[in-house]
Amino acid sequence: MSEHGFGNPEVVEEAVDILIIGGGMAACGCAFEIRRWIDAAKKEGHEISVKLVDKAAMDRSGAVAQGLSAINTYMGANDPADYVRYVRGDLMGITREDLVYDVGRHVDDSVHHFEKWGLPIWKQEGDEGKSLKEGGKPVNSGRWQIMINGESYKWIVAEAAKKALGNSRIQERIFIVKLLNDKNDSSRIAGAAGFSVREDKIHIYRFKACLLVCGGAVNIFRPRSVGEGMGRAWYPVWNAGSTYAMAAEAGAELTLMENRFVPNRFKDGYGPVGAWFLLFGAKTKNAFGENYAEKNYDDLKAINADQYAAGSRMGTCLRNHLMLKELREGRGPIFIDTPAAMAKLAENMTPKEIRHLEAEAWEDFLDMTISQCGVWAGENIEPDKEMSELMPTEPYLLGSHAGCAGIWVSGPEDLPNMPEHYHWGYNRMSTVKGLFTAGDGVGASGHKFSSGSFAEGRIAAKAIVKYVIDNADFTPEIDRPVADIVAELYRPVKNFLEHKDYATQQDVNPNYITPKMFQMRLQKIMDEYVAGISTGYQTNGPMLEIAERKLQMLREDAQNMRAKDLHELLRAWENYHRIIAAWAHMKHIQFREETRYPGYYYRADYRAVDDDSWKCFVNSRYDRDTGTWKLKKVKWECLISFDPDKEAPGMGHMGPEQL
Ligand code: SFD
Ligand code: AMP
Repeated sequence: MSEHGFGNPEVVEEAVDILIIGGGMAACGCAFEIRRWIDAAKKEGHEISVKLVDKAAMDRSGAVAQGLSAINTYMGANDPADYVRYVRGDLMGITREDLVYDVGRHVDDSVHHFEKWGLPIWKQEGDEGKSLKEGGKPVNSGRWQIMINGESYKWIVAEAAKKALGNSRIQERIFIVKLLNDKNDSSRIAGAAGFSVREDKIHIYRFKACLLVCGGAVNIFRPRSVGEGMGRAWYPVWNAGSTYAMAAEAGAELTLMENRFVPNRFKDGYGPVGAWFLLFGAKTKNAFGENYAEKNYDDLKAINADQYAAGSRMGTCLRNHLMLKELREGRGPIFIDTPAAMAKLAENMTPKEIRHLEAEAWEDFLDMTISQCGVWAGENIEPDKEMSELMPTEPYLLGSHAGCAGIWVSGPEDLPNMPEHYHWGYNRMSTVKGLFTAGDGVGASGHKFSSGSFAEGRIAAKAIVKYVIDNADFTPEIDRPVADIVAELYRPVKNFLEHKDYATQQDVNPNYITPKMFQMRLQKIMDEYVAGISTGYQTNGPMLEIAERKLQMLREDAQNMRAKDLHELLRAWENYHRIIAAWAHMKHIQFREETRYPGYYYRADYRAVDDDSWKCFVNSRYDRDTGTWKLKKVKWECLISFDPDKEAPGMGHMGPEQL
């Protein structure tokens, strides 16, 4: 019998050249693509080993776990330069246009692969048997979004990734806690440490390079869900800020961490609105049936945001802004008129087609947000007969959807006129040598969605192999003794085992705090001081100062989290990652003295968009030894010409006249 057990984990050390951390869309893209470059390198005499570790099971891990109903980034006949204009407009002017363009020019090939692997993509009448690659025309919802039957989207993509990489190179149920810098060069990455969530084992990897793709950050703010609904969120609760926290602790520069995504969603079930607006053509109104968007449009001028909302074009946060005014001033709830939209679509339909339409209305959610169907069924709502409420959610940090928080990375090498500060190394490499990212990890480049995140993983795969070949002589040495890492990772277990008998009730104990209670403390701080739902997404300088003091204390208290089993150990470290991600968010909001994203959050002491002083990136670096942040402004460059007729032309249904 092994002497190892809970509290005394076995330590498994191994060396690989490349570690892919995460098993979501970006990781699958990398896993699929990397084989090709490794095989090519082998022909040149380079033997490169690779491994993928995921905290969950790849078939259903990450944001696409439940499936999706649309692929939100597909160029089709569009010019990637117009895609850049769309993303730039939606994200209030400031994006890394090199990175966005790079995704745009590569993304369609990935979507063609998804279809080849079996993902059903809706086709226009007459083109049903034709693949996209053969010229089959998809059913677009918006200009960039195409409809799919995507309940099994992640299964299909993960299967291809597994086949390409080989099961022996994949380890599931391993939660990575820390990246480890190189002993001889702290600006270089050399390893990572994590633990199995199924067995009492700690895993330490030494490597030359890694792709850190653990998704975004959810549940750092108090959610709208309470009681039995707790755990329901729009983005997946298992995206715990690991990408941002581990990168920050390893010394990587972060960018636009002040940005967040507050999606407007079907209330309580968190059903996405895209298909309803763009495909079904639904409109919203306030409680009194008014078209509030038209009514409030002029308000955008007062905060200098109208320049990002010309005509029928409007960024996602500004659509929220118009809605929030209604809620604040007592004219809520906001309704989405699903019956009117369906009746209009049904005007020229046969009864059979109408039944199909009704099925699609349900399937949109059955495929990706099944809880919304639960709410409809539970509350006796038939979408063709009764309107649903919409509600802006709690904030999420992410870099792939309509948000752009993340890591500052080097851009592609082959684009003309690239500013020097956009390019210092390998494509998608952070400011730490050997540390690459993609998907939600890459900052300043939103609107990639599932397809773009996969494509970006592929882009990173090519660059990471090149980096490893160029650094063939480098032997990674981790900067800390293994015993220290083991003690640190299992501290929550030790806290529990040492003190569990102090009190008669295991969850109440002055010597430790449960991860669940700890998470609630974090969420309360963020909610009340850092522009959460309870303040109507508002904050100011003094509130942020209080938040910082409380977050610092919370970080100290993180040492006292307990883990009564491996599941709680996972929860404890997820929460640690959440604090660092939340802290970065708070510091960036504090630094940016303007309201760049009205409708996502407000600096009440600087209420307007201030292009003169703040049309720039904000980048930060965290020093884990001193627990301090350094922030700076970084110049934004316009690489794709501004064209007033084309700027954000995809936003057909966003304008006041349509909403
Ligand atoms: O409807 C560790 N997304 C949508 N994309 C679309 O293309 N169409 C849609 O319809 C979209 N919508 C949508 C979307 C997401 C969700 C949840 C809903 C609806 C309900 C967005 C995409 O899903 C998203 O852009 C990509 O998935 C981002 O990819 P990536 O790879 O950056 O993140 P991931 O897929 O979540 O994967 C993260 C992985 O990391 C693992 N992990 N592993 C080891 N150690 C740790 N510490 C780890 N922490 C995390 C995870 O297990 C996972 O494998 S709609 O709203 O617009
Ligand atoms: P969502 O379902 O809200 O996540 O949105 C999916 C896609 O549709 C994203 O690309 C959104 O930017 C886009 N979208 C959602 N609502 C609207 C709208 N009212 N007008 C234009 N685009 C939208």
